[in-house]
Amino acid sequence: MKVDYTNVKPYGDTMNDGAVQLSFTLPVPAGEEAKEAARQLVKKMGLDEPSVVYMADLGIDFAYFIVYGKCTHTVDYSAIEVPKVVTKKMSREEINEFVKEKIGRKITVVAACTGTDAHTVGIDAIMNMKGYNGEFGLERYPEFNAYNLGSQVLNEELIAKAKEVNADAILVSQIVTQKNVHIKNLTNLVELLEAEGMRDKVILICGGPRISHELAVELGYDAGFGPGTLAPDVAAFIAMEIAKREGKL
Ligand code: B12
Repeated sequence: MKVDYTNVKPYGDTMNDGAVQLSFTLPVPAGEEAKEAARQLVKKMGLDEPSVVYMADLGIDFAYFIVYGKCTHTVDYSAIEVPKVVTKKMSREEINEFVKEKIGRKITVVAACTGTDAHTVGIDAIMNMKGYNGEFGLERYPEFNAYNLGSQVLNEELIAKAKEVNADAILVSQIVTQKNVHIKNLTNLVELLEAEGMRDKVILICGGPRISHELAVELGYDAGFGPGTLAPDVAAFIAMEIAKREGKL
């Protein structure tokens, strides 16, 4: 069946039935009145035919619900454009082969979680030998020299290390976004790199749960990676970008 991408709505059993499942808790005792409250609430959310299919008594006058309903709205999927990192999908082996063949030298990457941010799990997922979610990190890529400086690294320290090892790419992780601290920190790094005359000489990448490619580009980065990123996504981007910049594609 051909889907009308200009009018897309949720799918349950049949095309365009609009079926949606919600789950939430209400601060009321479980019972018939609670179920009716849940139904009314879902109706007010704009869903037709609300039906409470599950209720659990959470104790101390709280009740949990699973409610089905029918969404009446649609979106124009065909008009959606999301800025994103566009690169070829490659496996770890393919990336290393590509670097050997096309670039002809090892790629050096320096990474850190910067500023006051102490969340290392994200950058470790990309860099560490043991990797994340079934994918080894860049430390396990034979064609990459990977330096992970850890957490709470000053932008100045990161730049000094990048200079020392003549880095091709700098990877920055920012997890804490309270008071837009990530924006200030990421912007400061770009300014420092520009002042050092280094900005155009490195591939600058940031990542974190609230980083989008769009935001990264806006802040002066070459790419931004969000939740679910795996090492080969980043490695492929870096390798392709170097090949492009060096006219080797
Ligand atoms: C573990 C954790 C901690 C640990 C960190 C331990 C460590 N060594 O990392 C500890 C206990 C130390 C901690 C402390 C704090 N935390 Co904390 N923490 C978390 C928690 C539970 C998980 C984060 C995590 O490990 N995610 C798993 C990784 C794999 O996911 P990820 O970081 O998104 O990384 C992926 C992508 O984003 C991307 N990525 C990330 N970085 C990069 C970089 C590059 C270059 C690339 C390409 C990709 C990339 O790739 C990764 C893999 O796919 C989150 C809540 C949550 N459930 O997310 C809160 C959370 C991040 N913490 C939070 C807070 C507020 C704090 C504290 C301020 C709490 C406090 N009041 O003290 C302190 C701050 C400490 C500091 N100075 O930074 C808030 C941040 C809110 C905000 N928006 O700013 C969160 C969201 C919790 C919350 N809901 O309030 N925390």
